[in-house]
Amino acid sequence: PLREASYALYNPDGVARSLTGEVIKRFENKGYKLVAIKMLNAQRSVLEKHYAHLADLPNKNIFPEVVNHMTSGPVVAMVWEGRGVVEGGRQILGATRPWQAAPGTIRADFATDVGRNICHGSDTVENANKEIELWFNNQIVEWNRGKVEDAIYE
Ligand code: DAT
Ligand code: MG
Repeated sequence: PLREASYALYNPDGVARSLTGEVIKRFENKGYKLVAIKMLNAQRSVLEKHYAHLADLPNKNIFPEVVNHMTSGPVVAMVWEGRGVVEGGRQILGATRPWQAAPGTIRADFATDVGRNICHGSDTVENANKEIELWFNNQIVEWNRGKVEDAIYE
């Protein structure tokens, strides 16, 4: 559906490297609509929920390492809306491991290490909805781009 939403979390490594605008620009260029954004020092308890799936990995170090890294500096949390934005957002980000990411994706163009891969993007609509609740308490901004919608959607 047109109103599909995805959650993006821009990591401390990306913030430190002043790549915030670059990430936002790529989502904007695609035609996605920004409906929520904030910079914050993420709470450990929120990150532990957000990254709970990493606790099941065979390598038990990854989960605490990721949570530690994500508390090492501020993050930028965003919600983007648009047709197919969950899958399309993942395409803009590229593969989790930057060395496997296709050229032209954010992770291929700006990162080398999996633990410094710039930005998170929701992997399913179901997880996107959970993440929007977790990070924004479902407070997204309703706004209308007017005729721009007709230039993006047929
Ligand atoms: P993605 O961010 O592509 O959805 P994920 O949800 O499996 O990937 O993992 C979340 C983040 O955790 C990932 O972006 C980077 C970090 N991570 C995952 N696997 C890792 C590993 N083997 N070593 C270090 N960091 C890892
Ligand atoms: Mg993920």
